[in-house]
Parts: sequence; structure tokens; C-alpha cells
Amino acid sequence: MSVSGGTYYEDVSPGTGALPPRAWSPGSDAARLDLGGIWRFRLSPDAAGTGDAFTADPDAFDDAGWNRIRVPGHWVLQGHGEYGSPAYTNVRYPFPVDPPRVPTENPTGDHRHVFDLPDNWPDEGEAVLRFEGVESCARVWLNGQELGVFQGSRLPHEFAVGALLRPRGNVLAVRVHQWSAGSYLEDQDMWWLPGIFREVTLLHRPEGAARDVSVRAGYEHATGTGVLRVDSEPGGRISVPELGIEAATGETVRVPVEPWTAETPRLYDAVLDTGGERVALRIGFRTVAIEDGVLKVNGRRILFRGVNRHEFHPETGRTVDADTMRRDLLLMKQHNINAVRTSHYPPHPAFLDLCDELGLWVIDECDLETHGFEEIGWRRNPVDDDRWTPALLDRAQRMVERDKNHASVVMWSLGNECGKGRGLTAMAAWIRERDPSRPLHYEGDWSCADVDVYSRMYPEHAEVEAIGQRKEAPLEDPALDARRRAMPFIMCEYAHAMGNGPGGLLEYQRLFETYERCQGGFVWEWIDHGLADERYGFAYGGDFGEEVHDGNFVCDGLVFPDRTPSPGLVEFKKVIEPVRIAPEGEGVRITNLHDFAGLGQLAFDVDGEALKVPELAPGESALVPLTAGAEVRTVRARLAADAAWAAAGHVVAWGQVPSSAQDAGRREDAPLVPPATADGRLTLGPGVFDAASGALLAVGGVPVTAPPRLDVWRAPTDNDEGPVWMPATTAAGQWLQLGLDRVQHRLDGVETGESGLTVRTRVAPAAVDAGLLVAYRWTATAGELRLTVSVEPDGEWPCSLPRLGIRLGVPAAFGDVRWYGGGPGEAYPDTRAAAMTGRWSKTVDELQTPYVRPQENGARIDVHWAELRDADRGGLRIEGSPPYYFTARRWTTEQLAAATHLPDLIPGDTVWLHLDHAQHGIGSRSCGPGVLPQYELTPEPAEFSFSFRSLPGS
Ligand code: IPT
Repeated sequence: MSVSGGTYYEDVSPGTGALPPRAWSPGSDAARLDLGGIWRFRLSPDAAGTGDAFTADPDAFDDAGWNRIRVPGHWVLQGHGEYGSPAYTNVRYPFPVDPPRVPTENPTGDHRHVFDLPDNWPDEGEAVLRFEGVESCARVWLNGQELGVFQGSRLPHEFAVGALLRPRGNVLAVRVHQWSAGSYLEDQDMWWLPGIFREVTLLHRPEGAARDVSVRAGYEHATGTGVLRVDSEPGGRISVPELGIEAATGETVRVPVEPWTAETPRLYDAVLDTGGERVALRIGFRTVAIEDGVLKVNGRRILFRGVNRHEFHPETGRTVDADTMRRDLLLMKQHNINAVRTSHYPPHPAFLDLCDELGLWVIDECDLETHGFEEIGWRRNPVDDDRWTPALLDRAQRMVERDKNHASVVMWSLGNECGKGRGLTAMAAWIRERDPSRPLHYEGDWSCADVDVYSRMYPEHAEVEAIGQRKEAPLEDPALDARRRAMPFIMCEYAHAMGNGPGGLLEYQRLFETYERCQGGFVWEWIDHGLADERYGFAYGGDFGEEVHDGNFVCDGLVFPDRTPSPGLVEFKKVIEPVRIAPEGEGVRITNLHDFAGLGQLAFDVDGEALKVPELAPGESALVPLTAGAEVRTVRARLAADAAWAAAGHVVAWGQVPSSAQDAGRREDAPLVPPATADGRLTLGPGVFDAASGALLAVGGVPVTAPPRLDVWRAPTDNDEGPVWMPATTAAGQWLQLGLDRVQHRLDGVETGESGLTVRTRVAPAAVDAGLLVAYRWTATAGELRLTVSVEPDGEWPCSLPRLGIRLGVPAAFGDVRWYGGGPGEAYPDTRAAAMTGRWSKTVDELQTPYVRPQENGARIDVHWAELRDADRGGLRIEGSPPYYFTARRWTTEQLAAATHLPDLIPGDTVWLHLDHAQHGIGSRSCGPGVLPQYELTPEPAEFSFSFRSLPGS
């Protein structure tokens, strides 16, 4: 290796030796050999690797002393730390920016695998060695012969190897460098994970096999005609038995078909026969077009209810097995998600087969991001430097050629966050020429010069509305402005799902439904990339000692790392329901919000009893009367029969109709009892107080381990804190500056009278004159203790409050909770669409939401009453007027705020109850807009009441 650079891994060109890209063809009947398994491995600290191990006689070389590694896999996730560690950065490169040079410390993994050909491997024909994905640069030898070098981690590379193969003892050697020129093009917000992380296969290529296959299957919606043309090299015959198609390649065939859509993913089995090879294909007929400023499929506007999906598994990183891919898609479909942006690289090719089969719209994004150049003013950005253009084109070609035959892929994306540049324009030009059937997407250049849709990330609702009205601020160039104003609008990223949240989803959805130009978006993102870790449960940036990292910004998904849905996903499912069920009078208005499907696949019921709903075409609605019921009635739309993605009975959408008779005459008015004082204790009905301080000590037999006190603090959420690059302006920044995490309670008076006890306090942080005057008024009947809290802001308040309520402690034994109100999951003012009114029960432990970085969580909304019980079934009942937010946990807010990982949360001997009159909204400020004004908790006079009763045990 030369020390002055200029090595192959620092070469900006696309590499050497690989065959031209082609479509992925899992349906071929040609022989194939999966080379995955346990390989020999040796890690070197620099790019020299293991010296001449791969160039010397491969048969003489003894690798017995080498380690073992699983292929596919990332070496940093194997070897228990012996093979280095994962590292996380969002935007910043974890090495000095001096393209295309990379650090001398360039971890290099030498992989060696000896394999035999199966006995039935054909003697005739060619063979190719195929790599689906290697990060970031590989140099390959087979039986001592060098095949070539490649970069482009999430893209396939093939080499012709027929002449080199022998029946037994083939020696495959792959040297993988963690860093290469390609690393500059792969600055996606994710873990840096080197290795051969996708399959390596040997594919037989018989005489006369198809070099490539290209399927074009359009749909003419006006006539219901499918238009099919299959090309291959060499040509052959294509048959689609179900459609009676028998045609030659290159021939265009027109037949009536059922179209493919994400809602109705109709695929037809086909076979291409080239003489040398038979290739099974699954064909979906559909046409994507932009007409009148609207993106349409098969002539109809579509709405993306999408997510950004990184490939991730908490144990294996970006090595994602087939079951996990399917699991992702089933979870998405079950949560009403209809679209995926493959952020920010082409996914494993099998994922797109599953999208075709299950029905998802896909924006397929190229493996390209140079975001770290923004940190240095975009100087030397590779996408604006002609020397890099061949590598960019190579990446575009490898994506388009591999994925071109998928019905699910409706748009190509040039990449993510690369700024602007001639290289992007060149990519766009090549893709347009090669595949005019799909629009182009790229967000990073707001002039949209190279693309067909106007795409943005994280705009505020107000801006989306202006764009929806085609009234956005103009571009300087009038021609570009007119062009962009005529484009459909999508948000390739919005609603940053980091920690608790995102808030404000519903308000976005209403904009998508109001303005035809606003065609939805893709929540950032699908999954938290927390790595399974013995120390932390799930690890995030910094947990591996990285010198530059971005902490838990890598945990911002709708599902936790183990793919348990987070409350954010449950909320998203409700907000994007394809059927709206809304109360209207004594009935429900049912609206079909599908883009293509009717309601035929759904069965409706009211609390389990079948409900007749007329067939509604997309966009239509009907008023369906309900017979009167006692409490709230719940109408559900369920799958009438098993679907490919969920069983019959699965709830797709729901709505509730509150009974107008509810709550009337609930409380019979028992006479109030006066207080009695003895031995420094004051007794008021079931309440026992400290007479001097007015602190509540017990309710009936239930000891109150920490007396009720006004509480305005919450453990800041990621959205409260906002992104690291703008802390002071965020809600949590303001709260901390004011000192809301350290308020003092000054006792101003304890007054006892005939009707009860009044305690007055002033609650305020040190050093400021803003405070809250609080009066706690206690009264009681023989069996019930009542509290009314009045709060009056005092002085100048510069910011919102995190919460407003009281907190108190009860013994740890009170571990079971039942409540009537919103549930079963957590909800906050702007994340409450999925809260269903009803009777719910959970343990205190189950009430916790396990955000990877602990933070405020677990509030239940609109709680009319909650009961806590111990094993003896004795307990405490707390009613609220008005209904309140109920939270119970085994640690304090201070402990929750101090925790950095879940194992830091250690249950104490108290269950802490938070009875909140109000909460500040959640918003999406961790990367995007904050809380909408209507969900801010502004300090203003407030009054709220609770009543407490002890519940007898068994
Ligand atoms: C945006 C990126 O495109 C995405 O990869 C991810 O980093 C996301 O933000 C935040 O999690 S870029 C952002 C700086 C607007």
C-alpha cells in the first residue's frame, strides 16, 4: 500500500471488474449456491489487511489460526467487542473531511471461505458471484485470482467466475475496508457498520440465460387494459397463464386486467423462457403519472401514509433476515401504513418483493448522502464535483437496474441530504432516460430543478397549508417557480418519532385531506436503532466510546428496537385510518378514505353487534344511525376475512359515540364532616393530616408516603428538549432556565374551619419573581376525602408549564391499576387520537412506556376515576373533576429525568402518582416543529378537584 494515498479504496471511480448491473431475479430456475455461513475472519487495524494472505497460493495458505465470523454480518456486532465497535453519527463524518482520503486507521476485515460445488452443479455455462451488500469497499479473489474491487455498500455487485470454479475446494477471499472514498457518499444518519452484511451467492448462468430482464406493465384506467412488454437478452417467450398471454419478448400485449395498487396488490404469475433459463416473475399492472399537479396511480390521486424505513435489527444491524422484513411489513399494514421510503439506500431486494405482494407504495432511494459536507459549508461536496459523477451514476444504475421490475416502486429518489450539484443532475438525466415511467424525487434542492415532485422535510403545518393552496413563497427564478408550483407536494420526512411523540399528526392529516396537492408523507422513522446491549438494554450513540457521536438521535422510530409498537405507532394508525367513523347526532358518519378500495373487505360492529354500512366508493360517506346505548358506544371496522397481512377480525378503524345521558347524577351528596384535631394529627373524614403543615398522611387505611403537592415538572421528552443544535429555544430549555425542575414550596398558611382544611402555598423557583399561588381546599364526607386545588400565576411568566397537577406517593404494594377514561395506551394533548374511552386495567409496570432514553411517558388521558390495589385487593380510588391525566410509576420524575438508559430506573418503595389537570403538548421539536399553540400549557388561573376513597381489602 502506498502511504501517500491513491489506493483503490480511496479511488472515487466506481471500481473494477464487476459485470453491468441487472434486475434481481430470484425466480430463475438456474442453479444457485448460497455461500453464507461461518467464514474465517481476521481483522486488521489498517488497510494492509493480512498482508499477502490473499495473493499467495490460496491452497497453501493456512487460515486455521483465524477467527470465525457469520456471513452475512457486520464484524463490529460479532466477536464480543474483539472486532471493534459500532459508531453512531447523524450528520458529521466520524473522520477528518478530506475527500477522498480516509484515515490510516481503517479497520480491514479479511474474510476467507472454502466451498465445494454441489454435485448437481451443471458442467456447462457461466457462473457469477453476487454480493448483495458490503460496507464499504471490497476487494475480491477467487482461487487466487483477483476479481475486482467495489464500493456502494447497499448495492449489488456481480463478477463472472465460471472459468475459475473447480468442483471442490474453491477459495473465496474478500478484503473489506471500513472506510473508503465511498464512505463520503454514505453519510446516512445511522450506525457505521462494516462487513459483508447481505448475502453472497454463486449463480449458475446457463447457455442462453437472460443477461437481464425488464418488465413494463402499465394500466390504462379508462379502459381497464393492462399493457405488458417484457424484454430480455437474449429474447424468449413470456407467458401469463391467467391472462392467456403467450408472447415474444419485445412484443407489447394489451389485455383486460385487474390493476395493482397498494390497497389491492393484484399480481399475476408469469414465466419468461429464454431457452437457457426460465424465470418466474410476478407482474403488477399500474401506471404512475403526474396530471394537473397531482400524483396519480391508475388515474387516481394517492395519499402516502408512509414511513421512512432503515434496515435494522437490534442484534444484527443492517443484516435483516426475511422474517424480520416480513414482520416489518405486516406491522405496517396492520397499522394502516401504505408507503415506505427506503431511507436512505435501496433495501434488501427481497423487501421489494414483499412490498409487491402485500401492497405498499415505495420510494426507492439511492445509496447516497453527503450531509457531513454541510458542516463545512458544502465545500468539496462530491455531488458537485465531476470526478465523482461516474460513481454517482454507477449507484443510480445499480439501484434502477436491480429494482426496475417492481410494481411497488412508484418513484426513484436520488438520495438524501447531499445539497445541490451537477452529479445529481446527471443521475436524474440518466434515470429519466432509462425509466420514464416513474417520477423522480430528491428533497435537498428546493428549486426541484431535477425532480418531478416538490418534497420537503419537517415543515410546519402552516407552511404545508400554504403549499397546499399553491401559495408558498416564490422561488427567485420565475420559470422554476412556475414549474414547482405545478408539482404535487409530499413530505419525505415529517413527524419525528423520537421518544414520546410525535405530536400534531392529526393536524397534518387534515391538511392532506383538505388540499389535493398535499399527498401525504413519511414519518421519520420506522424503527429505533437501539443495539441490544448487556449494559444498557439498548445502546445508542456514545455507548461505545465514540469520540464524535449524536447520542440517542438514532432512536427515533415508531417501533422500539425489538419492534414492539410504540404509542406513536398506535396514534399514527388511528390518524391515518382509511375509514373515518365520526359521531354525528345519535349515529355515526362513515367515510371511505381509501384511494381505490371500497368497504367490501370490512365488517362493521357496534360493541360487537353487527352494523350495516352501505357500500361506499372512495371519498363517499354515509350517516349510519345507532340505537341509543347507556355508555359510550364503540363502532369498529374489522377485516371481514383473512388478509395476507392480518387475520379476520383485525380492527382497521374505530370511532366512539358518547352517550348524552352519561355521568348524570353520579354523586349522591352526603353531608360534609368537620375536622377533628388530636396529638398533632388532624382527621377529616377518611383523611389524616399533619395538623401543623396540613400534609395529608393517610386516606382510610392507606398511608400516603409523600403528601400531595403541586407539580409542574416533567422529565423532558426528546421533543421537549429539541435537537442538540438548538437547546435554548426549546420548551425544556426555557423550563430549565426558569428552574421549573427545582421549584420551592413555601407554606403560607394552614386554616382549619368547620367545613375542612385549607393549605396555602407559593410555588416558585429560586432567583425569579414568577410563581404560582396555590390553595389546597380539603373537605370530606364520612367516606370520601375531597381536594380542590386552585392555582393562580403570580409575577411574569416567560414560558409554558410542562404539566399542572399534584403528585403523591403510596406504598409500592399498590401495583394494580384500573381506570375509566382514555386508554389503553398513553396520551398527551396532541397525541390523543388513539385514546379510547373505556374501563382499562394494567399493572403499574405495564403503564410505563420503555423509551430507549427514559423520559416523560405513560400518562392516561381523560381519566374519570382510577383505582390502585394491592395483593389484598385493598386500595385507593381517585376520582377527578374534571377528568384528569393519570400517571403512576415506581420512580420520581427526578430519577426518570436523570436516567440515560432503561436499566437506570430502579423501583423504590413508593408508587408515585401524578394527577394532572393539564399537560403541555408533545410536538415534534426533536427535529421539526414544536407544539401547536392550542396545545401549549400556558400558566393561567386553574381549579381542579379530586376525591379519594380507600377500598377495603379481602
Ligand atoms: C433528516 C435526515 O434526512 C434523516 O436521515 C434523519 O437524520 C432526520 O433528519 C432526523 O432524525 S436531516 C435533519 C437535519 C433535518
